[in-house]
Amino acid sequence: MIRKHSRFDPFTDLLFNILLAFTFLFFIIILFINPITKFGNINMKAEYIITVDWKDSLPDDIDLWVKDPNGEIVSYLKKDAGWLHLDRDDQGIINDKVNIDGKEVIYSINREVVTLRGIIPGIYTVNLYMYDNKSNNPVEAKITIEKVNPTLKLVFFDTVSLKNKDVELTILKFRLDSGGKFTSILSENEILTPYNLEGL
Ligand SMILES: [Ca+2]
Ligand SMILES: [Ca+2]
Repeated sequence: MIRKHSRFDPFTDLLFNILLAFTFLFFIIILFINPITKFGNINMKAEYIITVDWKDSLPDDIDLWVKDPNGEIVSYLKKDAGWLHLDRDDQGIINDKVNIDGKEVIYSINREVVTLRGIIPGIYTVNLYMYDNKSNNPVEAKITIEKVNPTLKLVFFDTVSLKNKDVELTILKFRLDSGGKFTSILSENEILTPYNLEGL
């Protein structure tokens, strides 16, 4: 009696080998992906809040720019960069209207906030840029940096005067170690914006 399919089928054999190859590749990929999901030496428990405030009701538009140790820059142009997040672009009085339960309310606050949602050890740069100076007067800006965990703690405070439109100042550089410890570093001015500042 002749048995059907008693010999090996080259097509089935090929499929089996392809399946084996894919299984092997899958395990290799899992091996490479795994260390990334552990976030290396990033401490997810530590967080910082960087805030700039200027006088409420002023029409002037100040922008907060922050660069992380990997060169990622957060600003109104990119509100999420690495572990940095900007809440909103406060443009002075232009965007101070908020809608609460269908009612328009003027929320006359001038503030931009960047949060560090995880710690990448290294040096961070904090800049302020005067995007618009509708008041035509120098604007005092207050910068605070607070450490959130384990309890809220102020680690930096300064007041600077932004004298005219398109001025960009490095307020500070600071270092975070792998445990999230903050050290302020005095530094030279560093431009973070992509604007062409020639002739200013
Ligand atoms: Ca702004
Ligand atoms: Ca505002």
